[in-house]
Amino acid sequence: MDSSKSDYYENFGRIQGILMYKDFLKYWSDVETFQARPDDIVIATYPKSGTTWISEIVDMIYKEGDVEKCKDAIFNRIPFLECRKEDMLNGVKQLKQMESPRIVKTHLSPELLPVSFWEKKCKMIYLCRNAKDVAVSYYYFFLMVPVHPNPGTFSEFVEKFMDGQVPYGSWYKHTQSWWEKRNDSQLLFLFYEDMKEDIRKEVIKLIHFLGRKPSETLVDKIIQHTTFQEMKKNPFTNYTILPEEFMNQKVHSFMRKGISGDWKNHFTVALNEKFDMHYEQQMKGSTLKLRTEI
Ligand code: A3P
Ligand code: EST
Repeated sequence: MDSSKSDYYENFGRIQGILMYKDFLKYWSDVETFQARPDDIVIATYPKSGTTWISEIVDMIYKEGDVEKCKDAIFNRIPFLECRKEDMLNGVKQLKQMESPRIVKTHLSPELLPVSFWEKKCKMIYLCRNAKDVAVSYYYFFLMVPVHPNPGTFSEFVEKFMDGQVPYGSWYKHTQSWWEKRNDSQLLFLFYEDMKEDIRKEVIKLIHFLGRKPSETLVDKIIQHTTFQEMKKNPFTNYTILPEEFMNQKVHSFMRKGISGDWKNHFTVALNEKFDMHYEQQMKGSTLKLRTEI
């Protein structure tokens, strides 16, 4: 496969300078003008940060731990706001037709998020994952989701990632923009690594944030239902419902490893040094500190 520059950008365009899927951009005014409702909950992440995991947890909280009520594809229960593939996938349309309270998935930065969510003071959850593990997960996502170009070798892909030349742009800018909002009472800022370390603590935090009571039975049910192994075998969370032309899980499964620190199996010493130097420059002055292993 050819990974030359012109091919690489074939299915991408830009919004405010940020790389984005062309399919999404065709209907961008629908996203910009989206009308939030005050009881919407926004789950915002940079891609590959554990969106599906936290989405299932939040839905379980809303469904009061009733697994039966979670038996529909995750992208139907928690529509992906800006996702659009002609008439086949349409996050805005799904959300408009949905009863309240709605749970909204997005990968948008605060600047690109429809203003209506800010105006209506909707609750928002931002889940952050360390950049190295995100880069690894994103690399495999490029390989399995055919809309993406050939990412080349892992180190070639990491160059693109560091340069923000991937959908949703720079991880560094995305996380820092959301981090600046962390003291807004409407926002809960969480870390994937904390969830891996102590899921009970983070689930309880989420339940409180959503204004509910964390009974032990509810917390136990949620934890049991949302382990990596459970979500990997659950057809409603593992994306096997998406057709192969959208996501080819013969390459590898969407639920790939679900660990912290897999970057160590992918970064060479030289690449790691380069990445760390660039990371320091990009995150200079930021109080946002991420753990790269637990
Ligand atoms: P890996 O590729 O490192 O395995 P997103 O949902 O934002 O696309 O993120 C996908 C990443 O979250 C994948 O990471 C996936 O395995 C991981 N993931 C999904 N469900 C998980 C769970 N229940 N526990 C831990 N990690 C999970
Ligand atoms: C992008 C980010 C994400 O978190 C999940 C998905 C799943 C569906 C994907 C999409 C994506 C990227 C764009 C598509 C879409 C299916 C068709 C579309 O072209 C690949």
